[in-house]
Formats: sequence, C-alpha cells, structure tokens
Amino acid sequence: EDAFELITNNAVEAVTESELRELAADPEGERAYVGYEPSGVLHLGHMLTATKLMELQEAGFEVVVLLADVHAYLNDKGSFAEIRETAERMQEQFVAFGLNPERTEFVLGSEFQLDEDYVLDQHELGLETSMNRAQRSMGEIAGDDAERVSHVNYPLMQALDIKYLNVDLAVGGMEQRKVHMLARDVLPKLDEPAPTCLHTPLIADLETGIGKMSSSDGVTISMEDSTADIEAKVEAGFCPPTADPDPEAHLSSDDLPEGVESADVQLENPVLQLFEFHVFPRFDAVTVEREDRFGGDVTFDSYAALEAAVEAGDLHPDDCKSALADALDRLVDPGRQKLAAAD
Ligand code: IYR
Repeated sequence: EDAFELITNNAVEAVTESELRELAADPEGERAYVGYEPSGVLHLGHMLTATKLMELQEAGFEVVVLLADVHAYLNDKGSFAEIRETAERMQEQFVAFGLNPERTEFVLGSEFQLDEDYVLDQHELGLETSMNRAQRSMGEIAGDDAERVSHVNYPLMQALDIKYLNVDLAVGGMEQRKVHMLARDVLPKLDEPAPTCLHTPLIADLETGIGKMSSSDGVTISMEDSTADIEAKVEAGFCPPTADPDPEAHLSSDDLPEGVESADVQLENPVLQLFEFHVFPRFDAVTVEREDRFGGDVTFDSYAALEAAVEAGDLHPDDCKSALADALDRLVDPGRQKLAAAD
C-alpha cells in the first residue's frame, strides 16, 4: 500500500489502477520505463517523469530509461548523428538530476529497434493498426506536422519498445496516453500482455497558466539556465493567489489568444503546479524567506500546507515565486555543473 501511495501521488491516472496495485504489492523485479527523445539538455518536461522514476526506484521497481534516438529521428528532431550525440549528454544529466546510475538501465533505442525481429514485429503491428488510429495517437506528440509516414511508425515502435525492453509499467506524461492505449490494444496481438500505464500531469504554460508548458514554444526551464535566468522566468510567471483560478476573474481579453473566450479556457496556477509536481516530491520541506515585516521565514512540509497558506492569503504570490526559483535552481544546479564541465 505504501508503494502504491508513493507512486500514484502526483500522478493523474493509472491504467488500470488495479493492475498497478498488483505491481506495487510486490515491486521486486518489476520493470518501469520512460522513453525520451534525446534533446541534449534536460528541461522541466523530462524532469517531471524523471522524478516519478525516482519514486518508482524508491518503491523498489527496476527503472529503465529509453533514450529514443530513432523516435527523435522519426519526429524530425535532426540528423541521426546529431541525435545520437545528444543522447549521451542527456544520460549524464539524468544522473546529475538524481537517478541512481547503479539502479537505472539506460538503453539507446537504436540498440534494438533496428534488429530483424523488432522490425518484423513492427510490420505485423502495421498490419493490425489503422492509419487513422496510429495518426490520432500522435496528436499531442508530433505537433502540427503529424502528416508523415514516420508519425504512424512512431507509435507502433513505442508500443513495441514495451515488449523488447521487457517492461511491466510504461510511464509518461498525459500526452503519451493515446500511444499507450494503442499499445494496450495491439500488444496482445503479439501474445504480449497489455502494459500497465502511469501518467503524470501536464504543467500549464508558466507565463499564462493556459494550455501546457512546451519546450518548443513558450517558457521552460532547463539545465542550461543560470540562476538569474530561472529567477527571471519564474518572476514573470502567472501566479494568482489561488490554486484554482477562475478564467472569468483572472483573465482580461488581452490575455487570451485570438478567437478564444475565457469560458473555454482551462486555467491553472503554474507556479503552484511546479511546487506540487517538481519541488515537494524532491524536498522534505520548503522554506520561504521573508523579511520580518512581511511575517518572517516560514517553512512548509507539504504541498497541501503551502497551497492552504496561499489560499488563506497568508503567503503572497511574490514570496512563492522567489521560493520556487530557489528550489528549481537547486534541482537544476547539478546538471548545470555537468554541462559546464563538458564544454
Ligand atoms: N513519445 C515520447 C518518446 C518515447 C517514449 C517511449 I515510453 C518510447 O518507447 C519511445 C519514445 C516523447 O514524446 O518524447
């Protein structure tokens, strides 16, 4: 029960919950994985699922990190040679971020995805899957340009990775869920069990609180950022004094993308989301430093306590932001040092 609590805390959903309960009841020898398209520099998107992997390690799971070089190539992220090179740097940063290198298996996709067995299985899945289904599964992964044949090969290969890495649990952000559902449907056709899946939330855009944070457009924080960069980005973040902002109350028409009405907008407090999903899972407590005239320093030992203080008006958004910048800076610092040493 403790293991189940630890790994579902900060997750949006398990598919299915009862399957995950069963894995968590005896995690010894169970394998969990996340795949990442190598990009060279870790950013918040990677760090969110990496934090979940650390929790899985703590709960006793074996953890596999797939550096999905072939997938990055299929998703138009550069030449294959470039992608390969960035994969190596990324592995170092995952370790700097906190994944225990002795207990993490790092695998390069191209080590096994070009083997004859894999490729023939891929073609079998191709026979079993409609174009429409494969394409739809990529909506949140491929951006606007999912009209390539490569984008229908991509999800079939992601499904097959589960078989070839011999993993029991596939972990990913909510943007991966349709690919995982496809995997659950098609793997049984290869006489493989349907994989259990665990999905982490999407964090809203830091500046606006609308939609989802993206490394390609909008602000993210990465291991390349200096302390001052992080402070500036967080300071410019959207942080109303509530965890559940009402678009009608907190947005003016100037804040909205063209043609969008406030009633249609999903609005979040990204500063608080970052505390919940990035900071508290890694730190036992967070101290917000304040001048005495503003109440003096205050320490929170859970996200719930911090949120309650914000909602009650006892903790000002600006003080939240400086504490967040400080905590994110500490999470990023070891990877930043690694990058500096590699240059
Ligand atoms: N689709 C992921 C990358 C990826 C994940 C897994 I899990 C794989 O088996 C292969 C690739 C992304 O969007 O980054």
